[in-house]
Amino acid sequence: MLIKRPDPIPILPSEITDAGVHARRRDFLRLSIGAGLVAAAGQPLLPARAQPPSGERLSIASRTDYAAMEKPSDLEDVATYGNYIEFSFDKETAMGLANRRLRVRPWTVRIEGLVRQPRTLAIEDLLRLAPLEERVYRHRCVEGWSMVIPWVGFPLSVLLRQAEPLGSAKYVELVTATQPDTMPNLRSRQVEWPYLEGLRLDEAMHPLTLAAVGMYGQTLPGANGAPLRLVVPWKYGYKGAKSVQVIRLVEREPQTFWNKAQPEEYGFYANVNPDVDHPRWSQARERRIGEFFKRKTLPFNGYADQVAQLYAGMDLRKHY
Ligand SMILES: Nc1nc2c(c(=O)[nH]1)N[C@H]1C(S)=C(S)[C@@H](COP(=O)(O)O)O[C@H]1N2
Ligand SMILES: [Mo]
Repeated sequence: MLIKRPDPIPILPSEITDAGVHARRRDFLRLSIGAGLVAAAGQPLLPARAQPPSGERLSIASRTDYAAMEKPSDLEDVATYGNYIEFSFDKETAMGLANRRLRVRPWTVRIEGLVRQPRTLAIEDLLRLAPLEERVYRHRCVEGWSMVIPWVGFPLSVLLRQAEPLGSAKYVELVTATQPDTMPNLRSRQVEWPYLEGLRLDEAMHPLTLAAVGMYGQTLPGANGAPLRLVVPWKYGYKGAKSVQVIRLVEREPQTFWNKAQPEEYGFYANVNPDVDHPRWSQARERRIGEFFKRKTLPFNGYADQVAQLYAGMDLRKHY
């Protein structure tokens, strides 16, 4: 997704040890499968191509499919292929590091700014705020790949209402975690940290906009933005800020990480739009991870019926 040449990322001795352990575990699992071994629960052992970290099982109150019954992507792919550039500019490296290193306890989320009642919520309380829903959404990165992901969470509006937004609040700014000791790229001065994102208040309050705390029935892996991340299924993936710590209600359109870095490439709105190409990537088609042939990209990622009216009268070529 970048830009200027990234700094080389030092490899720490602990990574080497970790990688060795993983490789041995992988070999062991391959052998087990070869021998037709079956785990105690009667489930065949899955090939451990990478290590999707196992989270805590979440109790889910309802399930809704928003991806036309498409099969969800493999958990392994979702937890090991993606962007988390605080860790690395390379996707697999970033996701591996985030899964192993991101510290997710203790964790608080602060809702502040133009609100009647600023709130600081511990993640444990946040998990109990509302019944957890599973929602299967399409997920489209501006780089041209896509996935289908069963997220677990609740509408972001539930969280925002906790703080009672004032009438003057027009936008929401999301500030994500900075952990200099776990995130090697925070030393890079080529981009400005923290990773920031933002939404217009009506987008943030839209029922499809999710505060996600899990996926595949479990708490989020570090790589996918534990312990709380934003999911806005009609927008490109970069709007989905990972590991959110502060939600700030503001009057003006907030600055966002990618927009600051390369405004001509990454707009504030970032609605999935096959008719408006990114300077480096056509947006007409996409490749579902795990599939070979490309498919057509749908306007608003297939959610036009639910969200197109949010942009009535706007020139979406200009507000890309
Ligand atoms: N904090 C943070 N959030 C982030 C990013 C990031 O680098 N840092 N990358 C974004 C981009 S470009 C994408 S495509 C999605 C990827 O989410 P996933 O790895 O869960 O698929 O996370 C978004 N959120
Ligand atoms: Mo992305």
